[in-house]
Amino acid sequence: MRFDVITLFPELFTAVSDSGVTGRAHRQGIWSLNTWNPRNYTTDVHHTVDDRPYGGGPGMVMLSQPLESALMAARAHQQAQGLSPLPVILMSPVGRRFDQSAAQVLAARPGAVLLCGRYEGIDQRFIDQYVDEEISLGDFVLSGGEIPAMAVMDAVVRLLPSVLHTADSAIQDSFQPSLSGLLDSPHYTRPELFNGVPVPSVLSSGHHKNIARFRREASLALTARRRPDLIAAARQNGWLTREDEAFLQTLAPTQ
Ligand code: 9WO
Repeated sequence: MRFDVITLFPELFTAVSDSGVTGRAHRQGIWSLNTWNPRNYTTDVHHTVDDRPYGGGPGMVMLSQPLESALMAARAHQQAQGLSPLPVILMSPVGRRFDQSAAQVLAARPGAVLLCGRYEGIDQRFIDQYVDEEISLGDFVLSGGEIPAMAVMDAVVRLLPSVLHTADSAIQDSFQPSLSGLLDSPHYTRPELFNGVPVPSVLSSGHHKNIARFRREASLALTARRRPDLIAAARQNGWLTREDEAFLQTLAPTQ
């Protein structure tokens, strides 16, 4: 998998390329990152990447030309590596909402160009001519698209084959409740007593069937309280057993 990122702040991306699970996968060559800084594709002495908005108003707008030249450099590099042009995805609160199934779709592709805006935004003519998709992480405004781009890369890279698949997480993955199903159950580790609070005793019982039932019920209870919409969806999809439904009946009604 290949990510080309068009950004005025390429140094931020070491957070995903150098650290943790995504860093290890990057060093293993499972995915690659190339950053393209529009400032390196300017033609004036001041290396200008922004200008005042037509029609007036506050702030500055990213110029089309440095973005276009940066994109052409990324495409030339893709072509030199024998790849077809990758789709251009803009990080924008106006985009389609990103979720786990969108991450799975991206993980099945050869890669993407992630375009990160700054200032008040990007000249709309560049967006109209070059952007294939817009992705939003939610209804909030940031100072740039870089943090959403890193979040998208993290969500996608950890789904790639042979990333995250340590001894038991590969096995766990097939039935681990994720956001496409139910919320995950709580986790506990040592010590057995923390500030006088013990670990639920069933988890140290060694009784695997009881442990599985305890975790399932913890998932169902948490999801019913915090995300009743996910319970409705799970029911719709036939993911709830009669045992699950009987347990849900025992919970206090939500107010
Ligand atoms: C910001 C914006 C606000 C209201 C309506 C439309 C908008 N478009 C943009 C936009 O593209 N902004 C650029 C990227 C430049 C300013 C910082 N940017 C940004 C991206 N802020 N917030 C995001 C973002 C991206 C994905 N998910 C959530 C927020």
